[in-house]
Amino acid sequence: MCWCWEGMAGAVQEVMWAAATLVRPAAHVVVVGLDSAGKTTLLLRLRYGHYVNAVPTAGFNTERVVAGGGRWVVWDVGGAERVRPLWRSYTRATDALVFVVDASAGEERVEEARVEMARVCRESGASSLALRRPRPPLLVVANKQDLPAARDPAHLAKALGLPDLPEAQPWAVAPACAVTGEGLEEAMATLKALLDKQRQGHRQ
Ligand SMILES: Nc1nc2c(ncn2[C@@H]2O[C@H](COP(=O)(O)OP(=O)(O)O)[C@@H](O)[C@H]2O)c(=O)[nH]1
Ligand SMILES: [Mg+2]
Repeated sequence: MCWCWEGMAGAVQEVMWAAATLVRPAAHVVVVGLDSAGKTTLLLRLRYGHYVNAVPTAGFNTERVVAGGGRWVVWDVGGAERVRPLWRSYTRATDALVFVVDASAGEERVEEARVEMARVCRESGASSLALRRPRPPLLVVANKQDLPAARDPAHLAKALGLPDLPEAQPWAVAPACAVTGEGLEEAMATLKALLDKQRQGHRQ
């Protein structure tokens, strides 16, 4: 019974993907963030509609996903310190960035996330300038909202220095729980709104 339902949830995504192909192109989105933030759990939740116990990501995972009213090709890249320099090759020409943060983590880890997030924005900003592409909008997912120590999105935004990012960097922060899937549809809709706004601005 359980297996059937899981198979169906995956098949529903396939059908939604095929139907959506007719109306809009897919956006390329890269999910980064420190190890254990919940990136792979989030990706598999979006893809299969249920919790999958993720193993630590050695290289990357990629899935085609329909969420938040958009079609996405999502790349989930390992976040361990030694592989973070690889993020650059994934984020170079992406349409959008998702930075997942464990909102319940201690101050030191949040500070580490702040530094890495600023770096990823700086590098993707520089590449987009060189490639004459728009700067990829950034969605910060304040994950693990089910845990008592979780910071709310406004507090996390401040701790991560989001208001200090360059004016040219579009960003938003959204609360979520990747285990239950709560907030993920809304988070992806927020990212889609950032992308749509940017695309409209470019057309004017
Ligand atoms: N409580 C809670 N645990 C989560 C949540 N999202 C992920 N996790 C757990 O955090 C751990 C790391 O998740 P994983 O997706 O592998 O993180 P990644 O290294 O960023 O890909 C796993 O044990 C997940 O079950 C969440 O929203 N709430
Ligand atoms: Mg992972």
